[in-house]
Amino acid sequence: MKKSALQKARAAYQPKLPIALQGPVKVVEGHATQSVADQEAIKALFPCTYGLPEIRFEKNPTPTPGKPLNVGVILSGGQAPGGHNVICGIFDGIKKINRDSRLFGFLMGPDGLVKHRYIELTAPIIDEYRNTGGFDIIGSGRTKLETKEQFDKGLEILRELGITALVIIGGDDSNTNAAILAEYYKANNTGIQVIGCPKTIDGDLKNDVIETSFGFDTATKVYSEVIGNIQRDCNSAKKYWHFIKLMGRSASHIALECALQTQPNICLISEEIEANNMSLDQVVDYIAGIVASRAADGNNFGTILIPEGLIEFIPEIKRLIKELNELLGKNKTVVAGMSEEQLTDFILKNLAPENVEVLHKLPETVARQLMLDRDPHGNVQVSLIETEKLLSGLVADLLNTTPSFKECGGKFSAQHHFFGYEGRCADPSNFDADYCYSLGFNAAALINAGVTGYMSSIRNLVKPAVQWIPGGIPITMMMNIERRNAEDKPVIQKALVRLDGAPFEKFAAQRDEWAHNTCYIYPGPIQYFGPAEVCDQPSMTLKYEHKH
Ligand code: FBP
Repeated sequence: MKKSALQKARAAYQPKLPIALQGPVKVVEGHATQSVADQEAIKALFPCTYGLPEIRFEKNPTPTPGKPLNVGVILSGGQAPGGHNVICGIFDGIKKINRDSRLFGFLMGPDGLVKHRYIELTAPIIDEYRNTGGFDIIGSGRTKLETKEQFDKGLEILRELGITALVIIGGDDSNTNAAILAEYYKANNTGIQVIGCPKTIDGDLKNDVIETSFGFDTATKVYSEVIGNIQRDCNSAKKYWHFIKLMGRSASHIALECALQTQPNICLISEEIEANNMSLDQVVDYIAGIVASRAADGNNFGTILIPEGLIEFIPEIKRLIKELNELLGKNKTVVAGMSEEQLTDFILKNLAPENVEVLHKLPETVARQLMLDRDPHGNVQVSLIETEKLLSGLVADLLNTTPSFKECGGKFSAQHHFFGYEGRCADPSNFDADYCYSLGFNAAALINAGVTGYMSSIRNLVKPAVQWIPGGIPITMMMNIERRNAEDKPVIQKALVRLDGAPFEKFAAQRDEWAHNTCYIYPGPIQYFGPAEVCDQPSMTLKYEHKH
């Protein structure tokens, strides 16, 4: 395979490990744990893996030789920079424990385990992927591991290959499934351990014990680079408002981090809009107010960051989507054969009047998307809605009917962007390269320690990598009961942006200044080689959250 000059240089990068993982380790057990909420219910569902202690690894002055470990690994869900380094870390970790250890990768996500599709990951394969972005070493997929049949099919291949531990690299849902699988394999005395690793660019898999998910750092740096470039462009020509939607599914962590890095004129935070019960009109008024006030100062340009999940957090639209999902869900067979007109008619006749009103306020294309574009489960495909265009269109309509805007020389011309896939497979930043390699190496130590149902945890991340603290957290500790698809389910609690958290407070304290003055920061591209203050900085979210 032909490689770029940077790829070649990057392949030689040696990720940094916490000092404790640089030699043999011993396990230090903490106190017994309990779930974040719904303790009795979670305990009843996880009788074998509930209440386990937190684990920390320390250097072991009197190590004993380790036995060979046969390990399987799965990449689950959306790509996130650093996944390959987790796998490299597992490989190096188990080989260090015993050179006869072997690693098998299941192909295209959890499906590979169920359908028995795998490859053995040998040293030449691993060496090709060190410090690279992407999940292409074994591929990824979104199949959920949740049924007994799937668990048993998995067990067959694990036994056939002599695998005694499985590492699932995924987000909150995949790690929830890892916990369920760990419980099942333990309850059935299969002798198979299951370990999770926290992955997702969205940054919503974090809590008191998991400081961040991997991939967030690199993805937000990539987006911030291009947002910075756009800001410099718009500050040069001074004629466009750039509406930039950012990936992140529901939570606004990505938008908030990019705002802290680039200081745009506006950044919407979905969690705040919901908390303030803002209507779509109020959101539009807020944006138009800033556009008009900048226009009055002669600045007919600006940047606005919009989180991907915004639309679902605007309470009136949330209510509309909920009713639409219920109405169409309950009448699946009735609506199945309907033409578009018949379906529109059916919806308008059956929706509550206040929801019909909301629907009528929306531009026709968006209203049609909400009513007609459904996923295979019959739900509205919110991520397909071009929120950036919806908002700029509504802002334009409002400004066109505001005489004072024209009178003061106001002009409004919008450009639209959506950044998401551009950042998910970038070569990991030094932070993510080190963090991921450590997560994988640490997963190997957890396997060697014989535990199951744990998430690999590396803490103290705002400090240099040598001072990071490796260990393991029982996954059940992060769980609560939530209503999903009309059923109560045990799930890992998703972390949304906290309005009383330091990153949001920092942003809120500065946003008025950023709105009216032009305070752009241009972060530039990720640097892989050079001084630590340029190359090794963690995200601002992490720094503010863990500033002691
Ligand atoms: P994960 O939660 O699986 O890490 O995926 C994150 C994400 O990138 C979201 O930000 C985005 O909404 C979604 O995946 C897109 O999914 P897909 O890759 O299936 O288009």
